[in-house]
Amino acid sequence: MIDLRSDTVTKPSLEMRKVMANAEVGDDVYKEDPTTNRLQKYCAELFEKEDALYVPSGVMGNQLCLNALTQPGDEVICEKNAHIFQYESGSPAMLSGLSMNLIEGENGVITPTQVEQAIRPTSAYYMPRTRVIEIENTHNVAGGVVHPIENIKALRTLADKHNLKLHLDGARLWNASIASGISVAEYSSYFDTVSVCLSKGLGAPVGSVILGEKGIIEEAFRMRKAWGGGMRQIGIIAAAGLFAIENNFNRLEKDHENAKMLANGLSQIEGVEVDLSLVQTNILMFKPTKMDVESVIAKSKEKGLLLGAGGLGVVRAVTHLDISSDDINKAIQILSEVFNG
Ligand code: TLP
Repeated sequence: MIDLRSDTVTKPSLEMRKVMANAEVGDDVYKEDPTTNRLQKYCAELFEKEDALYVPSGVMGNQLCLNALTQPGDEVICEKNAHIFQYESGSPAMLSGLSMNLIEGENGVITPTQVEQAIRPTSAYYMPRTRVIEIENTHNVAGGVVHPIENIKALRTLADKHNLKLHLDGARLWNASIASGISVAEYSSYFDTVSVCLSKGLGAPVGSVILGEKGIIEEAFRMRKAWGGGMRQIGIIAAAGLFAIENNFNRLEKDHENAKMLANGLSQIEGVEVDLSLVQTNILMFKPTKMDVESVIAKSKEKGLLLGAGGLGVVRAVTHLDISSDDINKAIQILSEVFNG
């Protein structure tokens, strides 16, 4: 099976497993796990933020940050297909009492003009209080597109003007950084809080890291425990995270090449619409024009290729660590049979 459903399906390599087996451990609830402490310190330095916290998942990372930045009743401005709104089980409302003010973005990008129109006047005590602006980089539903740095800078200026906080869902910030050449530290410098995943393109089996000022991370540490995320001898998995950053960050370039190769192959197939300009990292969205998405997914599966649904009328393919260029050639072959046969 060639599995292009997500970059979350990667399996830990033998070398990663060895590092995990040999990891030094302690009780992290006492902050005594040396490997976790090392991962957190390493990330704080890499992202040039005051502090970092290892958390079980991307969802928990985002939600801890939102929680630490807000009070119940506050409002978060984000793009309408943001992961925090569409795919996190309604947790902003459930866990933090937040409502969302959604903006229709273009390829995942919301402009300062749109955001400024959505900010509630501070005098309007009867309205929700705008507190956070959130963006996603790369943007999943938009097809892994990189958020333009000039727009990020402009959003930071706007946030400062209105005394708002800025959160980055950087589940795939690693991919954005490799594609744009902009360091993860530079991206992070514009945000109050950042959440990054180790379990996607980097290939760790589990884990995310959140970053921000000491006070915010201290607050998130407390809430992580309250939400049942206090973990014990987690050096075993934190070691995989460290290994993933050190060994699998720079190779993401290969996944981006593979996604482009797949997109080029698909663009030659009749009955497929693909916008090559949007294939900037490891996610590829394509639209079948003569078949429905479910049939494309089912027929591909019969032939040994796993794909996902990327939203309304769109198929999603994600390249990753366990996919070679040979696999991509085979995937193109399978898809041409699916569409022509
Ligand atoms: N995304 C998953 C699915 O939930 C859609 C995937 O296969 O892409 N932020 C972004 C931008 C994400 O894409 C994801 C996972 C998360 C946060 C949440 O990470 P996890 O699943 O580790 O909680």
